[in-house]
Amino acid sequence: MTDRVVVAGAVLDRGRLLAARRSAPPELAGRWELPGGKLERGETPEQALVRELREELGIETEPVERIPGEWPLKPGYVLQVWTARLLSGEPLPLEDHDEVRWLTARELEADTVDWLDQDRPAVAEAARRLSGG
Ligand code: 9L3
Ligand code: MG
Repeated sequence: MTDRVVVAGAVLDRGRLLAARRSAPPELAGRWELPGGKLERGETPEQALVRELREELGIETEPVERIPGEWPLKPGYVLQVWTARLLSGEPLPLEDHDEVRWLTARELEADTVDWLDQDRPAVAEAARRLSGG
């Protein structure tokens, strides 16, 4: 059995990374993530990412490149992460989140928000890219 893919976006804009605070399910509520969700049948990861970011936050984005690696989630699911460019819109917590924030490289370094454990390696890599490393 191959694992189902959950795709998340490291959305970068003007030197900042987008973070979203989950409102559900209860065991994840209050933790911050790179927003995204499960692939639907027939979708590529890039298509799923664009759709999820539109549905959850009301923004239009363009996937740029995959952050190497794959991180296990609940049994049967793995997380893949793409960097993405913000094309238009102001992110709003429309679905599954209750707050969004744009974090600077400095804020990321200071560990300003409580990221989901599985997101931390990709957040660290996105932070390195933000600070030009
Ligand atoms: N998940 C973990 N990190 C992320 C995302 C977008 C999702 N950056 C986990 C949380 C859920 C599962 O993947 O257990 C499915 O995500 P969603 O469809 O509820 O967003
Ligand atoms: Mg989601």
